[in-house]
Amino acid sequence: MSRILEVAVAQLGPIAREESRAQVVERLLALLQQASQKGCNFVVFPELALTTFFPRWYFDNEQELDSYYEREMPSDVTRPLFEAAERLGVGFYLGYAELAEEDGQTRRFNTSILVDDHGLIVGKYRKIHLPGHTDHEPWRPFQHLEKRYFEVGNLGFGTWDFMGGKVGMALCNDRRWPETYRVMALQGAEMIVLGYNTPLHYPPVPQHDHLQNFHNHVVMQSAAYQNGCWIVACAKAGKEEGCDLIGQSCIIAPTGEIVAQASTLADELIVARCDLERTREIKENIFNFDLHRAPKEYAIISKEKD
Ligand code: ING
Repeated sequence: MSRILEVAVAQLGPIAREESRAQVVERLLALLQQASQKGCNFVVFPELALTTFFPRWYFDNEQELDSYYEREMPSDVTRPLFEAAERLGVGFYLGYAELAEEDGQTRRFNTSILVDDHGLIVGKYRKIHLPGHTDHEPWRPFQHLEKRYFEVGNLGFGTWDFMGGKVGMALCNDRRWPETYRVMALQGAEMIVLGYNTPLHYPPVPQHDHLQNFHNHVVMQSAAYQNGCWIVACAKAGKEEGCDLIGQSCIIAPTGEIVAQASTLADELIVARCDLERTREIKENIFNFDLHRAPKEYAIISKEKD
């Protein structure tokens, strides 16, 4: 018996600062259409997929900063994506900057959503591991101000019944932390999807620049195997406003094998036939959590520092 998700990763090349959302949505629609023509029913887009990666700049003008966030989802400019999903019968994951008014407060999150093949939002995640720094650090060739521009996500790591499987979401830096995947796998996740914007140059430790693609894959391949999950990862790639972002979007099987990988730094679609039943080879054997985990020994992992 198999439960197949025909998955596509819709990697994006650079999004220019002055590129309009309508222009970006055109690119997303083209990739969604291409995925549908290839027989795919689920498309994964990058983190912050509607604009350039704006945390690379320090803004002291709140109005300009706010222009990078979505106040509603869908909005008039993004609704064509949801309509295409319904028309084509294709679900998707989309990352974007969310500006929400909650309890009379303006909240800002690095957010992703799961939209089903009827164009309905079935799940929302707000990024928990925010990398970078809070204050302007002019010594850097570019900023990484996610800690300034977003709050830590307040929705936890969730999983959703989605198109016949149990799907979890993450965003970019989350993928480097093993806890991210284990929390979702303990909730039954069979597939974890995520988008990323990862600069090639990491100013605090430049001697690791040549390892960025290795680090990108090693964390996700290990996690796929250690949790018996499919991991689907989509880059925003290429030289974006002078900053080189890695590509190598990929689809990773529960065995840890990369079964599809992007080979450009542009808009590129990669696809794979993901049998969710294959997660059982791992979950029921080597990483059978009920049989083999020793949670009593792990308490320190979730202990808050004093
Ligand atoms: N980007 C990067 C990421 O975690 C980063 C930040 C880059 C951290 C390189 C460490 C090394 O992939 C986002 N958006 O989280």
